[in-house]
Amino acid sequence: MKKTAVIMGSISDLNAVQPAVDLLKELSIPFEAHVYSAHRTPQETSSFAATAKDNGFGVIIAAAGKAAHLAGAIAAATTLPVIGIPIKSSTLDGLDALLSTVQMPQGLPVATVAIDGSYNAAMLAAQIIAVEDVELAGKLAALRRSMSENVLKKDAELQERL
Ligand code: RP5
Repeated sequence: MKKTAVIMGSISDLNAVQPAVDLLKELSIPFEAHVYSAHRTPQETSSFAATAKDNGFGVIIAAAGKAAHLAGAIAAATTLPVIGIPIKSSTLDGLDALLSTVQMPQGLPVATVAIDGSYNAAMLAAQIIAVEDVELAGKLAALRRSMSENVLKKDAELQERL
């Protein structure tokens, strides 16, 4: 199975990124997590992205706050799919990071999830990897069934309460 990379712009992003790591572990998806900053370590960021495909990665998740250029800088250096997580780490409550991450120029997409939406970033990464992995696709289908069952259970409880 291809690996997933989880890159965060600062160790201070780790709490917000943790749900992504937890879901990758739950799904037994091999991953590496690193702290690389588009602004503070631009060479390391670019070098990781440029070699990621040859190093066995299938998708890269990039989380950053404030003027969040990390996902875009990574997308510039690889043709692997890049998923951006805008992190709420400033007085602008993550809106700055959301716009910086989502507003990529034509030809260099970053699939951007919600502010602090790291669980969905891992879910999207899993769906990308699952295109070529039947067992993982089965796990994702089971997760969907479990979500549906939970909603229907809540509906049944609501009917009893009313
Ligand atoms: C961004 O600036 C990081 O992704 C983080 O969200 C924010 C603050 O970083 P630190 O100053 O805590 O390292 O680049």
